[in-house]
Amino acid sequence: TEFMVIDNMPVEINGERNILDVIRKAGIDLPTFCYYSELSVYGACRMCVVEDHWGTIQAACSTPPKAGMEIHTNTPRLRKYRKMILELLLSNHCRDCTTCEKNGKCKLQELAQRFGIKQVRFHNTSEDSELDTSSLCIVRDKSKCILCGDCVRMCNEVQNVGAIDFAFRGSKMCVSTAFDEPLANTKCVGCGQCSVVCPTGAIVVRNDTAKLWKELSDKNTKVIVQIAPAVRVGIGKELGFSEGQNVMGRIVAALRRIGFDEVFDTSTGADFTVLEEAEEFSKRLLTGDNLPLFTSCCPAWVRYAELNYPQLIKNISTCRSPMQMLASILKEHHRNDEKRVVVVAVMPCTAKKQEAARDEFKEDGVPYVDYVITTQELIHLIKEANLIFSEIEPEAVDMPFGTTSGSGVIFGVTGGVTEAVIRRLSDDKSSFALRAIAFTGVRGMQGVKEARIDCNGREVKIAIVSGLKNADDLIRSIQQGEKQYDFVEVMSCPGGCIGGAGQPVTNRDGKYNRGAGLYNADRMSNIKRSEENPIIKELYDGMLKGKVHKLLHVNYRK
Ligand code: HC0
Ligand code: SF4
Repeated sequence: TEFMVIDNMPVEINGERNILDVIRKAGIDLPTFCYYSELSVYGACRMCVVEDHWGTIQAACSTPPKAGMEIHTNTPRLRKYRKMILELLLSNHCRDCTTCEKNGKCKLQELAQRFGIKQVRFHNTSEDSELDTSSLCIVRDKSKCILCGDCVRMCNEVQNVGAIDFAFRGSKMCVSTAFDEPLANTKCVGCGQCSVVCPTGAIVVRNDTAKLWKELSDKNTKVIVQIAPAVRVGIGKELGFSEGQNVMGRIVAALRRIGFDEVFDTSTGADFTVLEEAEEFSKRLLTGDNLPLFTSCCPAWVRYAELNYPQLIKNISTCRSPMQMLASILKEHHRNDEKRVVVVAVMPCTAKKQEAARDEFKEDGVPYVDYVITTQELIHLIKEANLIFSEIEPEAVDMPFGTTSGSGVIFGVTGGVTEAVIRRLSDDKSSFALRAIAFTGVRGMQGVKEARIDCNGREVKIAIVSGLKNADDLIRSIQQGEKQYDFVEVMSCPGGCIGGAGQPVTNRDGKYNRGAGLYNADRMSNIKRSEENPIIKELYDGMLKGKVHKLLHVNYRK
């Protein structure tokens, strides 16, 4: 084993890319704005500077570890240097912290506090800039940008979109879209991952809660809400529970206290998706047409395909996403209500805001899903309602659409949709077979997974990808004939919906815990397979008769 010395302590080197990772392993939270282990090293912010035993100052993120190296992380020179960087950043930054969407979660704010910045010695040169509110998913404020480039690298390297990049040089340098067009006119797919890595309020998720409060206080409106699978394991950490803990019952209770009239689980919609998608897939396997079948539930992926691979639209499942299926069912059920009915969806996702606004998901101009709020916005609602979340007693969702299956719940983690569909397709309905499916390769946090199963006497080849760069690489290898698949699950966010940009920000371990929380919910659920959910049969025999296509499918018009 090789060692280096950090602040007079020996620390083992174990394949780390740079000394920053070694230092963090030693329990020292060296500050950075621009370092993320999943992105390339940019080395721009200089906050992670360290001193070696000759007194040379270097950035820890871009220095590879060497055996015997002696590093100091907290000398008077380094402290002075860090304060100087922070003051320079603050001197060129809008400082309306109390009214900033990022208040309390801003890295610049946190580090200014950590390093005791009480005054900024430089003249404030920040200029107001117009907000870019053109996207339905995120809002950009250039005056809060610190040029760390995290968003640019995320959009390019992980999502392969490249909607934003650095423009100009020197003091005019900024992050911009091509020709400074509004974001809505670019190839942005609304995944929101740029906002996940943005350390300040320069890119934030659009907040739609104000409109919702209005609806909630309107006596003539019935407000119905559905909760996505990933929300239940993503919300707890900020409200007094551990990361990944399933707090669905408390969310349901909180939503009722806030004033929602009926509360449902998007997993119920997911059960319908499983049935429809499994049937569609079986048909395509028979005819051989439009294979591989790509899943359709991730709206950022659908948008990505429309913009970059229009020829693949016919391969994408015609199934509406679970959110849309459940919303269509709910609106149909309440068709003749006296009151106006609005459907709200609580999602881990920013792109769902855009999906809800698509013309394909409107009837006579009225959307099936009227409002989408993210997990983070739900946290705002709960706090604004002055609820003490940890003291709320859990409650169950409403009937008659209140039954779900474990299959519908695991949708929220990468591989979950596939596993649920395999459960449906598998001829062997024993509990042994059900458990064995978990070991076919569908589970795990890797960005690319493969599985093979037998279905109707033939081998079915499956790929599961999360992160759009991974999806793009896979599509290219299919097009070049290097790979061949029958079924491809795509989720835009690394790890699937649990890592959605609408969730509180977490790290790799956090995503793992959230995934484990969903698998645990499946284990605890007494209905495992979607087709065993009683509401499914009831609705196919009832409301959905002759309306399956109208209510559960979609033809993307592009
Ligand atoms: Fe997902 Fe979904 S699983 S996309 O990640 O399919 O957003 O959680 O709600 O619609 O169910 C998000 C999560 C959903 C949908 C479901 C799917
Ligand atoms: Fe890029 Fe996604 Fe941000 Fe759009 S939302 S700019 S696609 S990272």
